[in-house]
Amino acid sequence: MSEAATAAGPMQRPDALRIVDEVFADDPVVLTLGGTIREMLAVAGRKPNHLYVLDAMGLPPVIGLGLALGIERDPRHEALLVVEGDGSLLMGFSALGTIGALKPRKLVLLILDNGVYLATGGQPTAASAVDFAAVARACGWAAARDVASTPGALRAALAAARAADGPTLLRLRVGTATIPTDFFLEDPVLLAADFARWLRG
Ligand SMILES: Cc1ncc(C[n+]2csc(CCOP(=O)(O)OP(=O)(O)O)c2C)c(N)n1
Ligand SMILES: [Mg+2]
Repeated sequence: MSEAATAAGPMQRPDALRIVDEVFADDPVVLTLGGTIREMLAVAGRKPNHLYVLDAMGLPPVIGLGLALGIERDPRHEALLVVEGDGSLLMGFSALGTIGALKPRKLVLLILDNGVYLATGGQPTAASAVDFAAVARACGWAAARDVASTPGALRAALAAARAADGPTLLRLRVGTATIPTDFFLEDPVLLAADFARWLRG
């Protein structure tokens, strides 16, 4: 999709996920539940560096926190990205304080904010009332900001966050258009074991 084509509205999530896979192609990536996982599988295929967090709403940021602390002194991994939804972030909101206190410098949190619980029918979340970047800054994160919803701005923001010391929060507004996807019903225990094996190298 061209930059001009997106001027009429926010990026759609599948386009954002393509850019995530481009910038964090070989880095550990934790993916939030629901459509985000299925759309990433559709645009990037199955990847060993992707941890698929099936159904554990509210937990991707704290899973990422633990992993980022675990790789803090591992030179093979420069950064770790968590891709989170607005509804799931709001459910696990206490993670922002814990991450601000522990300051995992390799952690980047990208919020794909579509304003709704899309997976369960599109009910509005409280995201429109909450300045996530301001909350993260108040909690002591190294950096936190809203990213303009264009491919170029997202690519630049992810690349800069990947190279900088975090924790870094990026909020991207996305639309609610979806693409056809397959079901993904694998055992979360086995998915975690596969990812852990890849992370250890
Ligand atoms: C504790 C818990 N409650 C409810 C659900 C059902 N559920 C799965 S995805 C989802 C919506 C998540 O919202 P958001 O993070 O904004 O992602 P989106 O659906 O917009 O992609 C819900 C309610 C769940 N998995 N776990
Ligand atoms: Mg949402």
